[in-house]
Amino acid sequence: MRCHVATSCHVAWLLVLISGCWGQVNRLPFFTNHFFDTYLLISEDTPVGSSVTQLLARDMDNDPLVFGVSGEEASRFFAVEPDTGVVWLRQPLDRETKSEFTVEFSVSDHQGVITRKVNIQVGDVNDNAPTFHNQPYSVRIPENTPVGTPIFIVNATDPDLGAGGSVLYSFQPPSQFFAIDSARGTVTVIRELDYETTQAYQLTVNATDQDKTRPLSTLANLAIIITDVQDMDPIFINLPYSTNIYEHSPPGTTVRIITAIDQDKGRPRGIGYTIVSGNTNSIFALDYISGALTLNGLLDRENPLYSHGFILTVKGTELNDDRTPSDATVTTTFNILVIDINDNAPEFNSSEYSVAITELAQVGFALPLFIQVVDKDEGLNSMFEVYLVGNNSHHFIISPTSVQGKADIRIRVAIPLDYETVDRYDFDLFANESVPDHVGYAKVKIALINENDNRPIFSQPLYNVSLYENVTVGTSVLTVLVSPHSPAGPLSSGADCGEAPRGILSKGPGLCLLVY
Ligand SMILES: *[C@@H]1O[C@H](CO)[C@@H](O)[C@H](O)[C@H]1NC(C)=O
Ligand SMILES: *[C@@H]1O[C@H](CO)[C@@H](O)[C@H](O)[C@H]1NC(C)=O
Ligand SMILES: *[C@@H]1O[C@H](CO)[C@@H](O)[C@H](O)[C@H]1NC(C)=O
Ligand SMILES: *[C@@H]1O[C@H](CO)[C@@H](O)[C@H](O)[C@H]1NC(C)=O
Ligand SMILES: *[C@@H]1O[C@H](CO)[C@@H](O)[C@H](O)[C@H]1NC(C)=O
Ligand SMILES: *[C@@H]1O[C@H](CO)[C@@H](O)[C@H](O)[C@H]1NC(C)=O
Ligand SMILES: CC(=O)N[C@H]1CO[C@H](CO)[C@@H](O)[C@@H]1O
Repeated sequence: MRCHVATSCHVAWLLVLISGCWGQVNRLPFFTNHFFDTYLLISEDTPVGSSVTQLLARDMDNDPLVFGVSGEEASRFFAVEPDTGVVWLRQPLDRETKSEFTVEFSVSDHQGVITRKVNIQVGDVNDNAPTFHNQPYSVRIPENTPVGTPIFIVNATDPDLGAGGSVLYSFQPPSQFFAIDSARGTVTVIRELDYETTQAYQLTVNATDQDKTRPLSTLANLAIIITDVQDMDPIFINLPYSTNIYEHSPPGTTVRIITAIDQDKGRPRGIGYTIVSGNTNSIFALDYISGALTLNGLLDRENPLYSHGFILTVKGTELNDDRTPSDATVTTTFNILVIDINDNAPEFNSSEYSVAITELAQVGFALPLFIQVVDKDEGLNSMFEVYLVGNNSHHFIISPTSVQGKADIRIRVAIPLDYETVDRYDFDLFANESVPDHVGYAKVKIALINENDNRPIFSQPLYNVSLYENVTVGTSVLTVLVSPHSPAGPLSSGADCGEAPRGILSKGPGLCLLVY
């Protein structure tokens, strides 16, 4: 200080001082910037090295001024050019770290120093992208989660102010199965899920701020894992089930193995197999665990119950963990045809056929014999030939001779017959398959009835004779009168007296005699 005020000065001294020092008494400088009264706004994106403001001061004495900044923190951020008062930024500002400073600037005229504090506000720019919290994002939901269920919330924040700090969420690209609430980040199911189709979804969440000019965004992955629930019935595989099996296959023969699988692939359950219907006489057995269908009895195609084959209804049941049946089941039909083997010989429906016909029967006359022959096998296995064998078999003709399965055999007269030449026939009737021992056999007996144009006629229809019991052998009992018109002359010896209760009547011309 160049001018001293002495307390012991005289008035004259004082006057000298006043008059002599009027131009000499120093006055201190002062800042003229308005921001000292309000605040100084510096944008946080101001590049390091640029000037942020210039300190302005006045000194009434027009002394050269020196500007400065005080305080350790302020000195780190700001440098002041001593001569000009230009303030430089020394290191980057970040509103999100420190949004205001109180900085003390100084100005000096070499005789005195004035300091003044300014409030520096750091101005926001949208320089932060949203940040997701609590990553990674992963959620497990059961496949039967209803549509509309919220399953997850993503959370991203953005420290910027205003629109630049307000976050909107979206899926990028959008999902058909999930939606995200743009404001809240809540993820919901919007379509039915199916574990059997898709087991996991990998979604990308875009969190973007709403800055008008330069929005910033961040991506995050969201893994949604679908867990299986038992919601699918089992299915049979390798359908359709149909099999041929030879008749008389040994019991225990495996017909086929059937297989059903649980369509819930997450943790598929075991299957139990049963026959629901069609298993006539329990001829088949189905293994509950393996699904092996085996023959359980004697399979005879010629049994009418079996000849049309079998339509089994088989069922697969998903088993619970404790091996009890669940209510998830599937049924299917299993067609089994029984294939014929040649196990039957032709058979006539009687062992003997006999008939009496008049010797006058015409050639072509069909004898009233009802002969049926059957081979119960099928197709070629049931083909056979029919033969009529015996003395004079050429007197008759049979048809048909070639048979498949079943036929009614007719025997017809082949040549004119004559009682006087052959009065009876004993034939063997064979039905021979090509297999040597497959033969059907029956006897055929044909008797001829003698015919005359003028037959003898008895005088009365009934002869009633009474005899004493002491009658002797040779006693004439009865005289039978026959009309005498026979052209063949006297009555032939063919009259038959029949049998009396206690003896036999012998034949005589027109007589019956008691023989003993
Ligand atoms: C999001 O995360 C921030 C920071 O952890 C937390 O303050 C805010 O409460 C969260 N918001 C929600 C909706 O969880
Ligand atoms: C996020 O979404 C915004 C708004 O749709 C878009 O402008 C931006 O490009 C997306 N971000 C990314 C990384 O794709
Ligand atoms: C044999 O079959 C034929 C034709 O069906 C029938 O008329 C006849 O009575 C049967 N004979 C016997 C002994 O059953
Ligand atoms: C066939 O005729 C011959 C000679 O007449 C006879 O010896 C034979 O016993 C007859 N056979 C039958 C089955 O009647
Ligand atoms: C039919 O079979 C019988 C019995 O085996 C046999 O004796 C006969 O010769 C056979 N007939 C023919 C034409 O093969
Ligand atoms: C035969 O005659 C006796 C005695 O005259 C009589 O009792 C009996 O009924 C007669 N029999 C017939 C079948 O007419
Ligand atoms: C031959 C003979 O002794 N005939 C007698 C049989 O019995 C009757 C009745 O008893 C007699 O009258 C016959 O004389």
